[in-house]
Amino acid sequence: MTISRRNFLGASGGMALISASAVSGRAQAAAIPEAATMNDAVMQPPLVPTTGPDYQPVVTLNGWTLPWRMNGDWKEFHLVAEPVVREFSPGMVGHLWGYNGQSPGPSIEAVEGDKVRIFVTNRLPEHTTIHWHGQLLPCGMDGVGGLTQPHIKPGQTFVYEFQLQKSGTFMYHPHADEMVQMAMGMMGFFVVHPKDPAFRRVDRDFVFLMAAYDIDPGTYVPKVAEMTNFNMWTWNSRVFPGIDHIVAGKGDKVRIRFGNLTMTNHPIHMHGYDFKVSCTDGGWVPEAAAWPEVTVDCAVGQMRAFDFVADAPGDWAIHCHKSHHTMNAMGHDVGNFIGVDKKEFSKKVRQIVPEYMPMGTAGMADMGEMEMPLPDNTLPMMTGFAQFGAVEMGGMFSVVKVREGLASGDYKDPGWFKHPEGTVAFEWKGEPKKAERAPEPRFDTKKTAEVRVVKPGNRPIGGHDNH
Ligand SMILES: [Cu+2]
Repeated sequence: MTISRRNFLGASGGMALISASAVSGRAQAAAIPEAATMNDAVMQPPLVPTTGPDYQPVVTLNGWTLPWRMNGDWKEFHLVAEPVVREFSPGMVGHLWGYNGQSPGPSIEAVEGDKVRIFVTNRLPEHTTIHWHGQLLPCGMDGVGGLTQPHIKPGQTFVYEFQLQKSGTFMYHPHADEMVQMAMGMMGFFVVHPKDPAFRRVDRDFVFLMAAYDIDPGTYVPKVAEMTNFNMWTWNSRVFPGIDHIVAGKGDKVRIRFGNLTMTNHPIHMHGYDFKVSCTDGGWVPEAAAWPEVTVDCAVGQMRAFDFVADAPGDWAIHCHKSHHTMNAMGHDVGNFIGVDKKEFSKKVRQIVPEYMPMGTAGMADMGEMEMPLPDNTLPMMTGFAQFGAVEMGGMFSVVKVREGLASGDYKDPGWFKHPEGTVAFEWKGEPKKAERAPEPRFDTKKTAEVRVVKPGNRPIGGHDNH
């Protein structure tokens, strides 16, 4: 049965379904808990605990938390590995693999000391397993297909049982045909809250996983053999402008946690603040040792969390600092035409390609505003508008919106920041001063380039080649 979480997370709160399905009799205890399914990429309200220790639940950007039920003293979850359709941003979907209707899968939240029983049903066309990245558990629950357990074949359901040894920031992903299954989007967050509700507590706690995809414009399925040349750099399988904003009230203690399941590192940079790196997938950084940063690198297979007090209102950019990771599918193969006379050049190219459109002769910023015809199912390489114009970003980019007077638990987009008067960069309109300038670079177009061809074995003297 497919349940839209949106329906049961109504005004009455998310716990209605969970208590309704609470186990009473033996027959029910033996049954598999319901597997909730999510139909869209809309951020769901955090799942506030109604039993057990209190904690501040996380908010999954463009995602949700998996409901559970109590069965005796076991907390039971049900994950379903299956093909899904994920919207990357309005205008583009990917045919991915994920869990319970989405990629990434729903976040799992529990408390230090909890006994968790996680049912995993495989609806993929091939076998899978789940590895609980960072958790301390019995070896046979570690989820490495072939090594610690038999693979979960299509149609089978396996059960993982372990007690959560420590609080912190973890994730789950397959350890079976990993190259394919992670390139297809199979991953999810796993947050273990401290038993002591006051320990390292924050007011708002956001999570996202980084995944990279290679999806050609006009197609839907990621190319799973790609190693380096990805064109979709995503947070929770979303790209700017489709990534949720991170909304906080002035004065809130905020935590942002992320993990990296791409094939390269991501230096995550936040504007307007310095922050403290508070948690890794290995555990909490002692408060006295939490180090300050404005950019924290997250290597492949790592998780990082940082904390800050949202004391500076504004619309602050947060993004990966690799500039190619703030771009979408179109345009990664564009040559550098800066300085080229585009009229002459286009005239010549149009003799071969009549619809050729020159781009980027002054830079590439014009592409942020360009409305060019795109193939089906792809996104412009940089896009997204804010109050002052095109943001010229894609991929791993979002906005931390800090506002005065937000109610706790209010994650709605508050709109663009109203800057206090006199605090926005402005155009100088006085007398222009005669500035010394470097002379214009001149290119001698008549001189042909010199190309040197060296036969193998006749390498120029002084090279470092050992052949
Ligand atoms: Cu990056």
